[in-house]
Amino acid sequence: MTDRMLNALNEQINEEMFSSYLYLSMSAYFEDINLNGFANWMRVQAQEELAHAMKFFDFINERGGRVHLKTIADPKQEWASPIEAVEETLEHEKHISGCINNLVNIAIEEKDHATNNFLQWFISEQVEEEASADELLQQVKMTEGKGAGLFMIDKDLKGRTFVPPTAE
Ligand code: OFO
Repeated sequence: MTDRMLNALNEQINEEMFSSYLYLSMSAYFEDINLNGFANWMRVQAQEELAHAMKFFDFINERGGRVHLKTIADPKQEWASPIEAVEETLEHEKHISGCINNLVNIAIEEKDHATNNFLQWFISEQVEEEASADELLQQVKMTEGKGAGLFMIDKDLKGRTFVPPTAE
């Protein structure tokens, strides 16, 4: 693997770790405002992001590269409303999709077919990640972020469980 590819993959570990931190922080926010289903959804999201980071970690090792872990930035702690937090989730996933697309561009430029092949899983995953965040956003917007509708969504979100990527 070229140094350029290796550095970019190491950066992505940090992006995924930060994503996990961000969603865990959102989980704490939702716990605080007693929306336990939303808190559960975000907690599962955080676990998924950690699993994404580990996929990059394992791939770098498998290819004989050296993993370099970097400082994880402070995540935001407060949101003005459930709608705002879910909006930020969707925006963040769009940002991650951009990162993955950029990694694919680098893999193509470096003629690194193995990395390009590895990244295709993330291309599909990002389509799902954006779709599920968007679906949740539309649902929350329908309730205007309050009332019985919001509590019904919250009840529904309690059922989300973490499925490790390898078992999918
Ligand atoms: Fe949310 O997909 Fe990784 O970051």
